[in-house]
Amino acid sequence: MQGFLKRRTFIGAALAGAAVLSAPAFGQGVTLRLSTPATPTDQRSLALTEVFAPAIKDIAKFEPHFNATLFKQGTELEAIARGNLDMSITSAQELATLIPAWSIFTAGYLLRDADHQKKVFASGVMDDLKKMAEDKLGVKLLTVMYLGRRQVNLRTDKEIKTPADMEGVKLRMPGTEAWLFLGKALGANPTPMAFTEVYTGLQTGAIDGQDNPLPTNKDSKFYEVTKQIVLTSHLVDQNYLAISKKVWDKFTPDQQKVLQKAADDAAESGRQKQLKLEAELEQFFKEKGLKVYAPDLDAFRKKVQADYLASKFAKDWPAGLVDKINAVK
Ligand code: KDO
Repeated sequence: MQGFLKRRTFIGAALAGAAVLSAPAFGQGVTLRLSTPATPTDQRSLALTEVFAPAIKDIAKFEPHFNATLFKQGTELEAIARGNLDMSITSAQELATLIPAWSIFTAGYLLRDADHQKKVFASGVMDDLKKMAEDKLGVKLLTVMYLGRRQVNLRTDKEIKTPADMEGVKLRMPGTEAWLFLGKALGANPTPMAFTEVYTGLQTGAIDGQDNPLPTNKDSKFYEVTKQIVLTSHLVDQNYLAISKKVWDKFTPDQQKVLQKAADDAAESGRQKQLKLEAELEQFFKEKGLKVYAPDLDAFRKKVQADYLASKFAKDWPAGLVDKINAVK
């Protein structure tokens, strides 16, 4: 009896072991679906299809959906939280709609440049915010993707020197509270609109302008329907490559290393290309007949920073975090 039992136990254990050994690891056959309003030719998208996807091909299939064809702009985080989507390219502005403390990274003239942005993300000063995204939304932020310095791009030709000159300008902003506040801080009359509708909005005159980095203005052909670019550089814009924490946790530690490296490498590749484009494109727009010039940057910086510090958003910012961000060198 004893022997039989022992034998049964042994066989059971052996079978279980075999099942574990022959069961495919989580990664095999897994598809990671990403939704983003970005175009497929945007540098973040190219970095994902050309760098990220091939690097993870042995553990997962990457399936990107561009131009917001799978989920509308701004609904991706909820889709991930509900288990309907695996990945997105999210932003502090989207995170702030669900976790108010995140609004600190929506503030104009806070991050200094692409390098500062990358170092802040890696420095540990954002760890609490990243953890909140994991705990509250089930979203892990893999890496920071540089979108570029946002500039004011108008279909009107009145010269803009200071925020006072922006009075009455219907400036399209993405549709979250934090974005609209930024538009107001710039002195404009902010109008919410999805990214995919901006070209038509400019063409029909539903809006007077929009703000995006120079490479986006070229990629989405906004220069065809606008007359000037005011180099306000009001936001060193950052996006985060986000993945469902539940999905992430199913990968083995080795597979997670592969995913993490692929994400960082893709972000770095996109960042370098975006920086190069930013340096080159002023000339391109001038050749297309647009006026491109710097306004009174001090006037913009002073007003925008003062507006943020006095805003309701600032009350939700973790104590001392602005100083810690400034101190990252
Ligand atoms: C935009 O809607 O203007 C914006 O640039 C905001 C970014 O945070 C990001 O969502 C981006 O659009 C999309 O990825 C499309 O490029």
